[in-house]
Amino acid sequence: MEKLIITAALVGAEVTRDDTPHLPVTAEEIGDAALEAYEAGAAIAHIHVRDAEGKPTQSRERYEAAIAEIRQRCPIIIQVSTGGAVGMTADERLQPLQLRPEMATLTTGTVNFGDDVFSNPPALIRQLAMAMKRYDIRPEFEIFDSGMIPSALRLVREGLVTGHLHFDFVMGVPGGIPATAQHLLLLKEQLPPGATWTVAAIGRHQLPMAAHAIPLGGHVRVGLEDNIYYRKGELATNGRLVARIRRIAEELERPVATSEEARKILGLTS
Ligand code: KMH
Ligand code: ZN
Repeated sequence: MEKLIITAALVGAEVTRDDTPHLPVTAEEIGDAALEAYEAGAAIAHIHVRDAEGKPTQSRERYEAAIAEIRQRCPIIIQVSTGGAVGMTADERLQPLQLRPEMATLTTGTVNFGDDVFSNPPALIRQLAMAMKRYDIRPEFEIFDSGMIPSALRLVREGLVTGHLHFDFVMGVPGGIPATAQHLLLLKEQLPPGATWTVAAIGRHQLPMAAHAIPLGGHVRVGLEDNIYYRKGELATNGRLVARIRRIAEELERPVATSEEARKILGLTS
């Protein structure tokens, strides 16, 4: 079984500083959080950025600043969000791709998102995929429900996505696929040979779904974007969430991949 890639979803678009004081918000804080996650065992930093008031933005300048802070500190793989926050326009969502990060997220369908709708119509999905292809950015397909896998594979058939295929199963979003072992198997079995997958489960589901994924050969995403608690009633930090997954993986004889090793697994190195 290949080494375990841990992704740290450091900030997201929904959690606020009122929810947890540990949320990194400024570029410098995102840089510090990435280093903390890297030192704890994360190979990939999935990032969003915030404006001066702490609100979610897809501003190219804000991403540029956060990426610079991360790169000064460590060689972690940087994966930008093209999902942003619900309600953002295509032009807003496309912005961080201009910076040519190694990876970016690509959600291949629309999903209810609590009381909101995370809208991803086919034309927008193709537009994002084409931009990633143009800038040589590896997409990570964000799979919020099972129908998003065939939609992702359609992009492959159309030639809009080429090379290694990597999927992130986002489980337990209210409106999306439930976070259960049965649903995880259903998703995993739909993938083509050679594809890699990771699990990002929301809130209290984060730890048990990660524990299911590790012996099944999947990878794991944790972090404050998806879950702010270390355990019931105890707030987490990104670093502690990553460190716990590393310990569990090592107990299961599944060593953790460095960023360099993850680049090879994901086909990011030429
Ligand atoms: N904030 C969610 C609406 C992504 O990063 O691409 C979308 C999201 C997925 O977080
Ligand atoms: Zn995200």
